[in-house]
Amino acid sequence: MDEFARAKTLIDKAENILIMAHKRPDGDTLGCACAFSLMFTAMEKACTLVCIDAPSDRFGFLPEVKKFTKEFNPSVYDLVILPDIADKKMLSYDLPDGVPVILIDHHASNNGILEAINVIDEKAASASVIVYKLFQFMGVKITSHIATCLLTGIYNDTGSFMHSNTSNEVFKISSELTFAGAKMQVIIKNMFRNVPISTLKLWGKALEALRVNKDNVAISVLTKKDFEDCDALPSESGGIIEKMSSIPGIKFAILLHETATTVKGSMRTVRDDVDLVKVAELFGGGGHKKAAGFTLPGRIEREVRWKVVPESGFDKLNDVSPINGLFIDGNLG
Ligand SMILES: [Mn+2]
Repeated sequence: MDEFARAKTLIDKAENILIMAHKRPDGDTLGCACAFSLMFTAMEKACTLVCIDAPSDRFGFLPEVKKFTKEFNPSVYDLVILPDIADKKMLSYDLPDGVPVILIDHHASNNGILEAINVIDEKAASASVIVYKLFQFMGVKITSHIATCLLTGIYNDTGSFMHSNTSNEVFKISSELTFAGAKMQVIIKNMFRNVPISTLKLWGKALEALRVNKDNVAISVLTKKDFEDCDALPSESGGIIEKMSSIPGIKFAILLHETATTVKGSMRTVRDDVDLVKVAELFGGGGHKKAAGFTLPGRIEREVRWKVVPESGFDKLNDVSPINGLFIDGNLG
């Protein structure tokens, strides 16, 4: 609550605000950013929405989302708001010097940003839940547009109320948001019943390559070539990992996807006795116990089996990692 009061003081004082969504923006970071933009507009304050990656078309229904830009003058702002930013590496751009920052997040691995007001609640299902509480604390009127934005964040991060983070609080707040006029069916139609053929083809590639290894870990890979063959964007791999983690009896699922210069690992589990944050941290990543990930510079190489080939500096990894044996064994190839 102390952070809420400090955040409110800064927001009340600010006149020109930079709202920065995280790289590869999801419905949570975008929903929060758009909700803030609506609030600042109602307060007659200037604000700019920025993200290094353009929001996906499926979030085109979000009020304000068309205001996202990559062109802005970092020297004109008196406040920066960072919604759902788990790690400095997820920042779209460098933070402007000497400008106060409010970070709002819910990732357990987030230690905050030095000098920022860090509003971090790892028990919150989404950053948008925290933003809702902040708005209530501030006495902000939850308009139907704001409600749609915040409910989008909840739909995104609870996997439409299916993940284990779907708490009583999530249902309570979601109900309050629908009472405030959140357009639930618009969210569902755009987020979940809206799959381009390129995405379906990419799912085909990932599901075709799917294996369960001897450690009971479900693994699949998407190479750069897979994305090219399907004419798919990196963001289109979202959702595959959820399907993979629904295989009965596995410890967890991991999807390795290759971008121009990195290998990203996404992991999910439905089990209470598996802590994926610990696995992700071995690769310099983080996240939640049941949903975590990492990014390594390097590429995926197919030998007899799939494995991560980091550029350098990770040689020790194979010796210490409990992930030895995680990669697909040759006899499965
Ligand atoms: Mn989130």
